Amino acid sequence: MNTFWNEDTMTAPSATDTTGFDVEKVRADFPALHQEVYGKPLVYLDSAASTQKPQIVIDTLAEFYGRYYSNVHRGVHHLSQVATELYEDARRTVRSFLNARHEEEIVFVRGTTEAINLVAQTFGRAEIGPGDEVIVSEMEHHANIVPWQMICQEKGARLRVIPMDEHGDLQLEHFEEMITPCTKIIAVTHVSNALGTVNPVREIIRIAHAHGVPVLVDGAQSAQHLPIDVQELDCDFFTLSGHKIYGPTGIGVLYGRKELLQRMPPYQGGGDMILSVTFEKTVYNEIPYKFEAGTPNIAGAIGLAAALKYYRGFDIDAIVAYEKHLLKYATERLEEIDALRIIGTAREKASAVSFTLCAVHPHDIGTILDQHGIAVRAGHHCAQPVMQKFGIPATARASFSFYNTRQDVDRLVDGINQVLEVFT
Ligand code: C6P
Repeated sequence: MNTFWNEDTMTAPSATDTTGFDVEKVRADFPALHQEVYGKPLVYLDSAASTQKPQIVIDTLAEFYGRYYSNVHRGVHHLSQVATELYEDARRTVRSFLNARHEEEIVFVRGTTEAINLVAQTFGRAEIGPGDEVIVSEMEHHANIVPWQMICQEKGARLRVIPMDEHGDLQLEHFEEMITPCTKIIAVTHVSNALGTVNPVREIIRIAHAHGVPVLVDGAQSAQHLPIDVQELDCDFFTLSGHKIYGPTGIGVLYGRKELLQRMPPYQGGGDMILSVTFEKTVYNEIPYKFEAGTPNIAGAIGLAAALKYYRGFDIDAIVAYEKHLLKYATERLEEIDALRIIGTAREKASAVSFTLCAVHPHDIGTILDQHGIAVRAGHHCAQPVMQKFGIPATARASFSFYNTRQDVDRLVDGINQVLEVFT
């Protein structure tokens, strides 16, 4: 039936070891990388904002819309059954990717933002009361601050913050003392989007669980750079955004421990999340459908599964090693530039380097680099408390994927030197 589900037709693994990593083979799978911007070959260093898409994902979406499209869980007709099977197969692919114990633990959402809002609005609304506490860290993305702030304000609860040091490492010496009988949940990012810090989430979870407190891990920046095993991590919730892991926009995943998801009230009301409705009473559906009201992003889920299968087709350890090598090379080359200050020098980092340049606003850095065909992100990266901590309004951020090369780094360094020429 659908050729794109046949793993044999997927791109063959091309990564073997750090030095032998066949990045050109990877690049060949990503059509958007092979274009010019302002007459210069594109150097795409904004994968933390969103990754480019491999051809298999583009083809899968086209094939689904062109041949198998229909609504799910509704029709007895053939196409609806095919679409339902593909959608549920996508859930199985995500389960296996995250190594969750059960399929029902995988809830499709729009992305990490919606996943965290779902937990705050359901788990939070049910479990958090006046005087209770929620712990986040100082390096969170707004998506892992604001939903908690909202529920804390509503409930008269308190948001507490694990501090970080001047390198961008969490200061965990006093973390355990922060946990009290009032602590209802701890929500931390696995990898910081603004600094690149990799947090010791396994250790945070171990300590939290010793006090009976559940932990949500924001995996928006980790699932595409580190091997993820939710059972091994022992987290209670894990979130990811499809568009950051080579999949489509508008689709993401909330993993939740079965017992917790079962206990939580629904998020939105509507079709598909019910077993029966009368004007007097609604009986809610089982998990995960209880949390998937309305027609879901069917194509998005199927495209995400194609992306995960594509990514899983590689040796993940080889990707991790290659990306580490690239980050190290980028860090070393950027350190050669006297006027440049790297923001975020944590012990363990993944995928991103944030920096400022003496007397040049990050937006100017981004604009001039763009004129040289180099795409970076400039701004506060939706992490304003991080900027406040470092006493800066914004940074320029170069973020890497396994399709980037050392030549991309060299072009970045040349581009930054040209920025400096303009301003000196
Ligand atoms: N960070 C960046 O350029 P959404 O937008 O829902 O897919 O993901 C939100 C989000 C949550 N947590 C972290 C750690 C993130 O990095 C992001 C998205 C993008 O850094 C866009 S602001």
